[in-house]
Amino acid sequence: MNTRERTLLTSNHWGTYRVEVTGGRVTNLHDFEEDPDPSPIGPGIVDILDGPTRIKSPMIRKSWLEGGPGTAGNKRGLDEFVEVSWEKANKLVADELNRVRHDFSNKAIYAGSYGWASAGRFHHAQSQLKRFLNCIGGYTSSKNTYSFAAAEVVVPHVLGAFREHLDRSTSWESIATDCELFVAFGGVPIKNGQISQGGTGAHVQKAGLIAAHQAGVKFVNISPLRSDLLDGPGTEWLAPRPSTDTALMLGLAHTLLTENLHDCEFLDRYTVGFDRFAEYLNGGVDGTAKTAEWAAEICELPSDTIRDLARRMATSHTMISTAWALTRQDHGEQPFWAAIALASMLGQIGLPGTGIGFGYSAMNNVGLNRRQINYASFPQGRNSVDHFIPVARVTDMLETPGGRFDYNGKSYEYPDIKLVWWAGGNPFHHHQDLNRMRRAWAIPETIIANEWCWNALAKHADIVLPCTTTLERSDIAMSPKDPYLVSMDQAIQPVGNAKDDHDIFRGIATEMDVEMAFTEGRTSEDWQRWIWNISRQQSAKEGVELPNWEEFQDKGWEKIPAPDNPTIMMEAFRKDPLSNPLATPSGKIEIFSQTIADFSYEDCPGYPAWMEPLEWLGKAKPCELHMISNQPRNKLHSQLDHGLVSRADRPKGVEPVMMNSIDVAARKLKEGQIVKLHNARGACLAQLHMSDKIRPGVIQIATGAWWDPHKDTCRHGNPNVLTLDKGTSSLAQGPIAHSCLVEVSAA
Ligand SMILES: Nc1nc2c(c(=O)[nH]1)N[C@H]1C(S)=C(S)[C@@H](COP(=O)(O)OP(=O)(O)OC[C@H]3O[C@@H](n4cnc5c(=O)[nH]c(N)nc54)[C@H](O)[C@@H]3O)O[C@H]1N2
Ligand SMILES: Nc1nc2c(c(=O)[nH]1)N[C@H]1C(S)=C(S)[C@@H](COP(=O)(O)OP(=O)(O)OC[C@H]3O[C@@H](n4cnc5c(=O)[nH]c(N)nc54)[C@H](O)[C@@H]3O)O[C@H]1N2
Ligand SMILES: [Mo]
Repeated sequence: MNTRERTLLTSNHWGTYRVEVTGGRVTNLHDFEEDPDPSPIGPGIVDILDGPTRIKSPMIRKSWLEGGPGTAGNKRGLDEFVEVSWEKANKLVADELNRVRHDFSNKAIYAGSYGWASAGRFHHAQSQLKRFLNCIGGYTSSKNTYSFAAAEVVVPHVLGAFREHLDRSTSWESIATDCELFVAFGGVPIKNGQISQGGTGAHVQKAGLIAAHQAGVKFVNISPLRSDLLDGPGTEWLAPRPSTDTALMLGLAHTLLTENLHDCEFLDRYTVGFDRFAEYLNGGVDGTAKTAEWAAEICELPSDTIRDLARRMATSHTMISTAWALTRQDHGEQPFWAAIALASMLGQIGLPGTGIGFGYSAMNNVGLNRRQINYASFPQGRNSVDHFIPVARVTDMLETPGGRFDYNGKSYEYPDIKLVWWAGGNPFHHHQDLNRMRRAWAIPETIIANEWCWNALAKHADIVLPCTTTLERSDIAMSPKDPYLVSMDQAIQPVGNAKDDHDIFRGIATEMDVEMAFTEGRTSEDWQRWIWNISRQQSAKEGVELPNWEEFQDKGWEKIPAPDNPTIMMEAFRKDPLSNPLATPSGKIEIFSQTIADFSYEDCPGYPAWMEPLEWLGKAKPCELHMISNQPRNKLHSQLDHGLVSRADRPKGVEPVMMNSIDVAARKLKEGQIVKLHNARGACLAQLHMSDKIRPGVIQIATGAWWDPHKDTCRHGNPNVLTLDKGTSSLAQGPIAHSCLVEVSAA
């Protein structure tokens, strides 16, 4: 396949690699010479590209093929599959889409299709699916993410926007020179910095952290896990009970207030509603002052530690950093809002190296100093269906057609879904309470999945359309979140009869007479040139000259130069709040939001508040533990879980679970044994790993193990059989995977 004079390149969310191809097969992925800290995740794809887990032809579930749509939905995941030709698959899909459109209208098609798929500006599976469906009348969609849905809804009320601020996070360079104290709620785990959506050329998170350490920045890791921050001189570990960060922040805020350590000038000039928040802190709302002692009871940190931290924060140049994980818990809106209120009291927002940062814990691109270029993407077209759900309400929607839900100040109706289509996401990875989801999954008449491997999503579909991986097609890695633009070369021919998502939809579009609308007469390569050429114009507007398409292909990659100065979040607002107001009703930071208060939600008042989560250690029985199911270090979500890198960390075939030695002894368990994690929702197996680097009362198991159900137990260690499927609040309705109590016993 290599028609180029240079070594082939590939890119994915975890990094860029040089591809070694021998005899028409990919034999290895090598580190990209520009990357100082390459991720080991990449080569995990090599042994599974064409192995037994690969889907090589269109497959139809037997009962569905024989009985038609709606037949034996409860046999999804159990039935055999029958191989069919692409012609037959295209016809079946087109007929089924026409039936559903005709009998129930397009809103009966759910294609929220949440998920990360693969990097690549053109072969973005979700965009391909949505563009195709928009050519035939649209679909019920989803809003927001599993990553930080609560923040996506609450922060715009408070700061006028969320993602725009995220994209302008204060860079590591500025932290190294201007920060003294970095207070990290949820830490900054370097396992997560391997990832950047859309691809990354050079990993900088670890170097950023080390440089800050070396420059003398003191770090406070506030997390149930010690490993959430690099151990270094001056790093302190505070391990509160999970899901109690809001109480801790309120205790810190109360200390600042009562000791007169808050910055009144900043609060007057840049914020509104501090008086209402202060009233709540002082007990004026509910009769309870949010003192350090009050917070200490809830989060189980000593009150002196809380007071001392508040004083240090007030007398240092302080950055408050919040992990996105804090949003993925019951009332996940509150920790971000409380952190903004706390940072406002310190009065350092918009100054170099200090203030607030969202997600230094999460991705390589947070803190990476880069230009903001508005690259072109593959256009999705316009959706004529208005119906949507907050993304994590999928099971509720399938269970209760016609039911109602609250979201961001309005009430909406769940549509009656007949057909579900997923391309580029894995709901059996990302959703909570999987046993409940599986029951709801039996309800729709047809489920279609574009996948390349036989994971639980493919196994639980009726029509499986086999797609290629990035190594079997060409594309461009071009993310506004990363300075590297990389030619993603086609390294090998598609495996079996797999097609890329674009060709899959083109085939169905032809069958439905909308091919021209879908392709606009362009081939895949034409589209990639089109994306490149428009992006080139966009870059020129930012003063960056990109080479032409051929030159780019010849060289293979391009690096956009960094801006001259480090990025400082909200710098312009700080310098001149009247000329650069925030997009809030007041133009200022809304510590109290009248808009949210007017929604009259019991579970989300107009200021940041502590509300007990549905499940947390404060309500646990003695036998229960709080389960943290965080991001895996050896893969991205469920991707490449079946590959050699992930498998190497799972010698007994089940996911490791970390437990404190006190809890291990209390249960008379032993290091290395297989245990069962269980609660009323289900169970999963895991291999016990004893450690004192985790808070007693808490266990940690990474997400990502492929769901392998036997009755209600996952034999592989997928924690989402245990997690709670409920919205963060009526405001955002985000997922709450991290609020979860379980028991652990010998398997
Ligand atoms: N318990 C718990 N659950 C969680 C979380 C947690 O912290 N705890 N975190 C949540 C978060 S933050 C997220 S973002 C979600 C992630 O959830 P997902 O994004 O759904 O997870 P992935 O495993 O990345 O799913 C991507 C799927 O796309 C497929 N794919 C890859 N390339 C292609 C392609 O080119 N075409 C097509 N058609 N398919 C492709 C992969 O095989 C894979 O099945 O999980 C959430 N779930
Ligand atoms: N290697 C790898 N990296 C990834 C991903 C991956 O799958 N693999 N996924 C990417 C995606 S999609 C996302 S959204 C980001 C997510 O980024 P984050 O949400 O920051 O990542 P997590 O690892 O889930 O959580 C970070 C840490 O928060 C801590 N934590 C959990 N609950 C609490 C709590 O209540 N209080 C406090 N103080 N700490 C708590 C946990 O110990 C956890 O290790 O990661 C990205 N990075
Ligand atoms: Mo995420």
